[in-house]
Amino acid sequence: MKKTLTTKLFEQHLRAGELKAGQEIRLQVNQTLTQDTTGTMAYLQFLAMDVDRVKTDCSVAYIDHNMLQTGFENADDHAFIQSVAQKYGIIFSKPGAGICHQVHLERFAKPGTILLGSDSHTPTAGGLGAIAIGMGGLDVAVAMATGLTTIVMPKIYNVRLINKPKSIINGKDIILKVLQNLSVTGGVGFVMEYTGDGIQYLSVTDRATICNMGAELGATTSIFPSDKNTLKYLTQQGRAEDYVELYPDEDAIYDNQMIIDLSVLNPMVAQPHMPDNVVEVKSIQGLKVDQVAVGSCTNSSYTDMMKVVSILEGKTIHPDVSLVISPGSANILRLLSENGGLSTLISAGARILESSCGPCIGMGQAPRSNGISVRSFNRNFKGRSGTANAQVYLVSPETAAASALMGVLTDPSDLNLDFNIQEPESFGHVDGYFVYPSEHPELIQIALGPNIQPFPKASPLEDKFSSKVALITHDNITTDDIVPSYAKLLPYRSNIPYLADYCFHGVDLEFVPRIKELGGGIIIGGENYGQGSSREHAALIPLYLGVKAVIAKSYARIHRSNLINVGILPLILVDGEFDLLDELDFEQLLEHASKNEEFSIYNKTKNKKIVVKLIATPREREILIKGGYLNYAKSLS
Ligand code: MIC
Ligand code: SF4
Repeated sequence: MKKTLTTKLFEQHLRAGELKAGQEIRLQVNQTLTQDTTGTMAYLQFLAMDVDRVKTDCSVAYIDHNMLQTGFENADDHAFIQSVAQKYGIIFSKPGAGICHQVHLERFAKPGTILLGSDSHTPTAGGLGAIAIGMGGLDVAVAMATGLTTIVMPKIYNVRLINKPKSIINGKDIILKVLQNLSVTGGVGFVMEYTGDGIQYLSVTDRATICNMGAELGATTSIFPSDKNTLKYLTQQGRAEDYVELYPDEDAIYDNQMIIDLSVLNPMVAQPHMPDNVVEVKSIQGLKVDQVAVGSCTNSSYTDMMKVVSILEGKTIHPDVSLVISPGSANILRLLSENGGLSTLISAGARILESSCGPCIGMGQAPRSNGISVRSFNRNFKGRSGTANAQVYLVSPETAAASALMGVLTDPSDLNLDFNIQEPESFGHVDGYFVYPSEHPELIQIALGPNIQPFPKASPLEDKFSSKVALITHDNITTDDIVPSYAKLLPYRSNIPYLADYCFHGVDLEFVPRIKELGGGIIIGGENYGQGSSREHAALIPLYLGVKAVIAKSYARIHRSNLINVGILPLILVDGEFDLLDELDFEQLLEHASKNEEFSIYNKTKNKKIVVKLIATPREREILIKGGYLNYAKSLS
């Protein structure tokens, strides 16, 4: 049978199971990455697994999110991660080296390998033909400890890109088009595999931008073939030896297909407050802009930065706009400083930030009240910027730079630009930010600062319990809604009790006092519950607050796994109604949790049945019954 690229790579890495969509498969993992806000928890869990050294070919611990050090907390977490890295065989990428996905693409990602990362945008590496999957910290810890992972075999969605795009089109416009077509749930259960004659016009970094925002489709991952453009990129990065040619078979059979004609594509924009609220820039241009931000793991490559430089060359930005720029890696910043690009940006009036996530995760640069912020980022969820009433628009760096110049949202095609970006033959390296594993691991002490608190432990599933509805939410609840993340809160990612007080803060301020008073409760969600980030805090904090089950219409992939890993039942609502504080009786759960059948719970307050089901693999059912992954793993040993 003709094979897709995804199938070929899964076959090479398959250690158990069958490659049939919906079935559980065990895969060999070659590489892992963590970042600091999910890393502390991942490494605490890794330590609990008691192994001597990681079992992967290459594991890297990045520090890129928690970069403001307004107190000891972030610095303590960095020191903890560095000590674990040096002791257990992990490369430590210091603060300043750059954003995990960009640095990983430049230095470590390899075509044909499997990479797992404790960050939802790990699929960025699909741009050079790797299978790169975002997961919760615990799943990444397991992969580091065993060199293996277990996933549900996804279906494969073919996005065929045809014809040549106009030179103003960025990978960002292409993925925004896909999001417009498919919505934030359209990729759930799929790997997005890109093919077509149009891909020859896309550089690895444009492809990486597209794969990066596959996370916003809810996809398991996204992947491009590895071809001459991949070889060019790896050669520029001084790693030509990592190149392997990878293609799907011609006429490979896919589960679904979409065709996008790149030649008719125009610059696109995602309007507040969802990445799929996409229209052409032209249709809303003229909107007055307060802030423009260029950077993030989506659009911070050398070429993206140089396009901004070329648009701003010899000009100054609009007086009412604050332009902030974060190059994706220290190496890109170095190249810009050497080729004069940095000087152009400064002369134009840009604020140059560290190479880090920065404003993308609300680490500074929160917009003014009711401000309009135009960003080259990937998420525009309400409140994520740090300003609850700000309006965030997601665009390409080209549209961002044009808008900074004009002071209003501007279609860059109107500026008649003629880009002539000369990429260096060799990008060179900055090595000063990497710390390699110690040759004397026995001498390394794990640095545990006071900010690092133990994580809550789950207990085995009870056969019977009653609990009240503590919150009723809507469709597309994000992990940013569940555990807000901005400069004031991010330093507490290793302190669940502290962070718990902010759970659902932007959705319902009364939730935390209510659930604390109730001593626990049930959360009711809509479609796509838990979309967005991989943060397992969005499961650990509800566990800490006494949530035993979530009942929703559907779940985002990573969050659903995180709930299972901490022993919270992710139930699917089939039929039933609830009001806040209704009392729900759960009975015969041990039996129900072990079968793939609908079952009833009883709404005591309304004297009515509610029909739910648990869609899970046999292994996931075991995990839930044993009370989360760590208890399950103990039961096997
Ligand atoms: C994000 O973009 O939301 C983050 C911050 O990178 C998260 C990880 C986290 O919450 O720490 C992600 O995308 O997984
Ligand atoms: Fe960092 Fe933003 Fe990328 Fe998340 S989406 S990894 S916060 S740059």
